[in-house]
Amino acid sequence: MLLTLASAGAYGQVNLIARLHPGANPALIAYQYGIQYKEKAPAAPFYLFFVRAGLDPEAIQLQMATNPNVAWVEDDLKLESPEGVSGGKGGTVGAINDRNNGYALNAGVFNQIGFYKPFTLQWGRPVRIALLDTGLAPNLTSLWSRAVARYNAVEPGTLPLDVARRTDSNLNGKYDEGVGHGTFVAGLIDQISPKSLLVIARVADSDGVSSAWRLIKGLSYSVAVGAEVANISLGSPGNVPALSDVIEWAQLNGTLVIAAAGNENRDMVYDPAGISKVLAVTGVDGADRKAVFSNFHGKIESCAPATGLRSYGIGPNMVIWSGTSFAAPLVSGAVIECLRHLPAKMSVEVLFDRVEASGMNIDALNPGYQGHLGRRLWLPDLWLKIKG
Ligand SMILES: [Ca+2]
Ligand SMILES: [Ca+2]
Repeated sequence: MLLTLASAGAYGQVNLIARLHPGANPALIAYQYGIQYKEKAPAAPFYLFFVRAGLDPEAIQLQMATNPNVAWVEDDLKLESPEGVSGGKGGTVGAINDRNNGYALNAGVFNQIGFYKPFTLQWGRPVRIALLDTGLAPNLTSLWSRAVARYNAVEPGTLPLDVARRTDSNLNGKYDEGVGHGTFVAGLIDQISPKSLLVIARVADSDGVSSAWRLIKGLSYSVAVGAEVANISLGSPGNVPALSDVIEWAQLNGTLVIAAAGNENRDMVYDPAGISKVLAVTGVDGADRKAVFSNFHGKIESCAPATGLRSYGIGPNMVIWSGTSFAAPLVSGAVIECLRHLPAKMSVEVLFDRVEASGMNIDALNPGYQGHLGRRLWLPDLWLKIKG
């Protein structure tokens, strides 16, 4: 897969992201450096600035970093959903989009992770999980009825609909290759945690293309509306420095971020999954061996099935799709389902450690990858660890 790490080069602009200290005036700061203040993330101290052509963004960045009102300033970088680029969708399954069809078709996967449906039927708190992805298909009315908060960082002011837009924003000759990604992720959450409330944040377009700024806006919104878990099945193979402080801020404000490690079968982790405070998830097959496409690395905390998963499509029928992106929502869904059964919210720092400590050690089945896959999701143990 090919990813551009130039400063948001795909948009023909140079964007800078900054965290400003309380009381700072972004318009005044922009004026001082001859740049333009564009917008602020929802209810968060992060700001986007636009450096017009002809100015040297690196020089401006260095000057801004010395401003006492600026905590940090970094480039806006591009991120993508890995399946859109390197994968490609599998076939449609001859079953309509329905949770019970999901249980039947994913029986092997759910057995593998120790999921049992009666757990999801018990009483619980109204927990919120944020899905930062391509949005949700308009026809999934039962999921929309649980979508208590909706945000669109791609087409601001409109519903976060996961529909084809006839675009090729990453100029790879394929149109809308990311469409359905967010819907598929939402469908997995619907199966594993059918009563949790959804925060649908569209941060990637229908080609699966996102950016650090879109992600920051989506995550800030998710924190503001009280999401306890945020699932990010997107990434960049390079470092995205703007995200690390944002993730820390999200954690301090009550949101655990869980992200996919990437699909390149390499000893590396995509950002944001590579950021230490993000719970990084990679993929295994039905026999608990590393999925052929999934990345591996010592920074990975958890793994879950990533091959041949069934979930909802943007049409009437379920689809089958493989990818590390889809292992992450199994972990996210399992975590939010366990949190639903707790009487109150818990510290994200404590939660992170408990999730990381849970699950099965599958190193013996994975020679050559010891300590590089994290522990494999096992719901009964996750519940024991989370309830403490
Ligand atoms: Ca494309
Ligand atoms: Ca981590």
